[in-house]
Amino acid sequence: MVPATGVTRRAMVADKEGCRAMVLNLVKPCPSHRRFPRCAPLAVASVAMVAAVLLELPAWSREEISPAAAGDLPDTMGREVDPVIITGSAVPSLLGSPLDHLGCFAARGSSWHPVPCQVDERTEEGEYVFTSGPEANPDDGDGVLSSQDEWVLQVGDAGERTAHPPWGEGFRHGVEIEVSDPIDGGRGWFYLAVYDRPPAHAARDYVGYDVSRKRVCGTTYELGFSSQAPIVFDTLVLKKEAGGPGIDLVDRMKIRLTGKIWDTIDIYKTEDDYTSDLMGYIDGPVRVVRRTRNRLVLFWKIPSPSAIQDNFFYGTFFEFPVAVTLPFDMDTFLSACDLRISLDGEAAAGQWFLNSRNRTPVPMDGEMSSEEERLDMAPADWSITFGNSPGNRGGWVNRLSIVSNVDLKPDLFYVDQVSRPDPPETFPGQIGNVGYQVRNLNGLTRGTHVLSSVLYSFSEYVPGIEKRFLAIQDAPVRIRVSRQF
Ligand SMILES: [Ca+2]
Ligand SMILES: [Ca+2]
Ligand SMILES: [Ca+2]
Ligand SMILES: [Ca+2]
Repeated sequence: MVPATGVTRRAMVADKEGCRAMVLNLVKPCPSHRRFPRCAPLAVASVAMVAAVLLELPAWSREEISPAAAGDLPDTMGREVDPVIITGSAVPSLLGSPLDHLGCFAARGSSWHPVPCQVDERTEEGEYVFTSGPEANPDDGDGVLSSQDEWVLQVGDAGERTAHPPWGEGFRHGVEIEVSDPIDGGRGWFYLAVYDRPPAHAARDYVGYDVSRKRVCGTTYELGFSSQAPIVFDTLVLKKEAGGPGIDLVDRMKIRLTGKIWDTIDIYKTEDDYTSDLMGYIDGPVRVVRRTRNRLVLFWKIPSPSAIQDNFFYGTFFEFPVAVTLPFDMDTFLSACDLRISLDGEAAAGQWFLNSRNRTPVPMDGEMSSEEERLDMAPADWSITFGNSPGNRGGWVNRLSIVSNVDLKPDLFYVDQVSRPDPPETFPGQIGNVGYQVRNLNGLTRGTHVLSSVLYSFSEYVPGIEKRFLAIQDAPVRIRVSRQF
């Protein structure tokens, strides 16, 4: 494999948490024509966005390019971490190919190199084929590229366009994929091909899942699921090399449901009342897909119907859905029902908060200031938490998406008061306990309602940084097949 020109390779050693060592390209040059420096981890997409990307795929295109036009145009793709998802049906000449004979490449200067990619098989019903885990279903896959399978790459790995791709030995068929940014017109190209033998693969792996330790390890973060309340996570580290303090800053994620049964009996359900069982997972170089079966013990010891969730973890961001499945309309038994989903901090660690309605950052220091008391709690489009001290400048952009047949509009939940316990929790008191509050759930109908929170990491907060992340969902990267070989 020919290393990418100008790319500094860097071995990431296992951290104190034992995060699996990976070899990553963390440091890359930041040419002045890039709108967003490649060295800064950028945000990416939710499932909704991915669906939008897929819809961007046009019918098969046979556009021919002249050698002059193809002459190694500069890579002007400003985006970095958006997933590029290509379904098998978009590349018909490669259908039926054994998965281990598929290769993904990019060109940069005189370099031609494999890039991280994975093919996640799906059944004809659209369910993922999980290759690992207690309820893995590898036999539901056929081992070849099918029209419903998903070929996944990361947009920042796209390279330049080249008139004559040096496919190499054993090449049979290939396609050129053009990705473009609808905002600034930037473009980049991938080359996908099938060979008569397994081709070279990129060594990089952006994200891994350690089942025994219940940990997901991305390029910029490490996330650990709670042993006591397995539906939530209680460890979230923004790594030092990604602008974070490199220590766990969270107490735990909290799910709190309050209400009354038949207007008389108070109920209070928490994340501890959920069961969550790992069913299967896929751990590729670009993403981890994790499937769980979740139940909320709603009344006495009777569990609600199970809600099966697929979580997606990429190198620098992840999506965390919480599903409430009701066996009946909520107002049959329940009244005055409120649901809160929040993330409580562990220690005053120099984190600040702002959102689309409250643009002036406030410190999450365990004390409610008058500014914090006056926060506008109305539904916001996005929120940010970030570090504001040397060696701790990174943070997260958070956005919520809701899948429900009811129009849910969550308010801001914000309590920064270490003197106010909020059990169950590991660290008594609330330090920047921030999230969403859905009041009066009584209109919820029978079925499953999903509140999905996406967290995108960044390495240094600057005002307006959210724009690049919002664009991932609001102006998704366009993907098309631009040539075939
Ligand atoms: Ca298949
Ligand atoms: Ca992996
Ligand atoms: Ca405060
Ligand atoms: Ca706490």
